[in-house]
Amino acid sequence: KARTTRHSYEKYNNWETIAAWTADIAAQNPDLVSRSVIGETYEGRPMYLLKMGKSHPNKKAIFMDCGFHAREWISPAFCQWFVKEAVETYGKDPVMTTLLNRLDFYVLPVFNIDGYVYTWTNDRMWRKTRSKNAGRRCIGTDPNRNFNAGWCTVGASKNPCDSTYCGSAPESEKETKALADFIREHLSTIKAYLTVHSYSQLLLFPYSYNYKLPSNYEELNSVARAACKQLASLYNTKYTYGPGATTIYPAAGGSDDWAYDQGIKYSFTFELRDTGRYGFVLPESQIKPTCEETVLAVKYIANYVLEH
Ligand code: ING
Ligand code: ZN
Repeated sequence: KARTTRHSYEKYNNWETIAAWTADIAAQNPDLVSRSVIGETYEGRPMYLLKMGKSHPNKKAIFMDCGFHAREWISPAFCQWFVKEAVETYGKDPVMTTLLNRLDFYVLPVFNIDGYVYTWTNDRMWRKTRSKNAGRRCIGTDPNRNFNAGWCTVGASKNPCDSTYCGSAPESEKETKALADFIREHLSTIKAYLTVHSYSQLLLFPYSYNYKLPSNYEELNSVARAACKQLASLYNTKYTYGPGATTIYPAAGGSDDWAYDQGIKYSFTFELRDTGRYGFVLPESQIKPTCEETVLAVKYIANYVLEH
């Protein structure tokens, strides 16, 4: 029987609780979930990655991360919820059962762990990592400006005191390097890259670092349209979708653009609820509906990738 007990999926959990949960969910569901460590954060915390799926040769994989930006608390809550949903509905929901039989999901529940911890202890609105910048008093790099995709050419700052500081070089952050290394090592299997942010209710795809359209623009646009339609089917939550540069703003160094240029042709950034009333401080009462609707979109994309 699936075990997901004694974890509060409808509350925001601190890092200690999430870390313990990654061990528990793997230990309780050994035939479906396993845990590994892809690297260490700047402050030395292990970056846990969950792999979900039934063992089967030559599987395609979907990679999904949460918690790039520290203050976007609904994002790690979603990764936890998605893992719970997978474990609880495997063998019951035919779509989830097929997905887990035939695909692997890599889920990184919190990417920017040091930043996340800092939002619990010091500053709820912190966005960046917590690395020291040489010779400067200001702390941290924006991890979503630190990838090697038009790095620091637009919508990013060279000033370490800014919230969109691109870092001293692409992959200067230990967290960015660990994620990029993992994806490079698994490029033959990873067919989709999903990164979960908040807020604004958007489903973005490349490019953000310039105005050129991705080679499979028409396909990405129709997948995004259908995923947003699925999402809206539950609570009528309206999402806008399109290339990052024109849908939100031009910004270089994002992980979705980087993954796309590595050859991962299905690369999306989710911006979850809401549209600004609560913003980053989304009430806990919205965790369940937000996660339920978002699961529908992720399942749609995964199923599309499986069939293409
Ligand atoms: N938004 C994203 C950000 O990093 C984004 C938007 C997506 C930029 C993809 C670049 C590439 O600014 C939030 N809310 O973080
Ligand atoms: Zn973000």
